[in-house]
Amino acid sequence: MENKNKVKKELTVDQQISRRNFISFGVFGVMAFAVYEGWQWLYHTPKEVRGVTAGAKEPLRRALNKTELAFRNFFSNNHLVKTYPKERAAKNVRVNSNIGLKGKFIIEDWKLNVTKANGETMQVTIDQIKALPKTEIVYDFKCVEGWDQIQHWGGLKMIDFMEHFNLVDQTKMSYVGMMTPDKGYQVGLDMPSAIHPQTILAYEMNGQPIPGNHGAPLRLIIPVKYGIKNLKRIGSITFSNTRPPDYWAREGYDYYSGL
Ligand SMILES: Nc1nc2c(c(=O)[nH]1)N[C@H]1C(S)=C(S)[C@@H](COP(=O)(O)O)O[C@H]1N2
Ligand SMILES: [Mo]
Repeated sequence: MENKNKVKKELTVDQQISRRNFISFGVFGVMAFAVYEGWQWLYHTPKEVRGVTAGAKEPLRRALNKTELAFRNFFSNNHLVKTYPKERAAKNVRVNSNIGLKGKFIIEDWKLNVTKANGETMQVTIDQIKALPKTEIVYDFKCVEGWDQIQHWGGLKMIDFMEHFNLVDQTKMSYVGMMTPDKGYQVGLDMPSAIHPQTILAYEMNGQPIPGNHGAPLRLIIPVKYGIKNLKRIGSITFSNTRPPDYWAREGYDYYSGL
């Protein structure tokens, strides 16, 4: 140590400057090399082919999966979305889009088609759903297009639905898929969000049956997700370990679309 300091002191001012330049240049070189190598690594890794990450390079996809992990931890903490008193709910509820709702639809003939992972199917009527305990929620509904509104919805909790219809073993699956009866709009949901205590199969809006343009007779209300996941007019529910089709994820939106 002593020796080294001595040597340094003996360098002239000019020598010290050129030495510093030399060091900076070396650091720059190492950094440039690291950037080039990093780019090569990114460039040569395979593409992920499925869902929202289509086209994303493998390391970037891994970053997405980290947010997914954070998301899961967040749910294990039993986090609840903020709720409001009923008086705060909008009277004129915004209508956004109607993909999958355009064709002819006879509400009286509607039944919910439920398919387990093993292929077993079951049909559930709206009266069976309405006969079970109702849960109401008033919260800030958020659309990715930039608007939000405090809304009041009522229906059957998804987890209560699963318990009542002997679907508890299906909660071990990774995903829930939902589609409109015409299959024109689909959402894929990670199981923790699907069975979150505030996720409901809604049949009421502001205490009245849901109007057609808001998804009668049954729609999904999933407060932990953006509007795009809140499928209107549910026709079918499926369970799987692979990602179910999702309309907006296919268009490049985040598959999780969590808040
Ligand atoms: N079937 C169906 N469900 C849908 C949509 C849709 O186009 N079709 N749009 C989604 C989007 S982007 C939002 S923001 C909400 C809007 O619900 P609202 O029309 O009741 O406001 O529904 C979601 N569910
Ligand atoms: Mo939306």
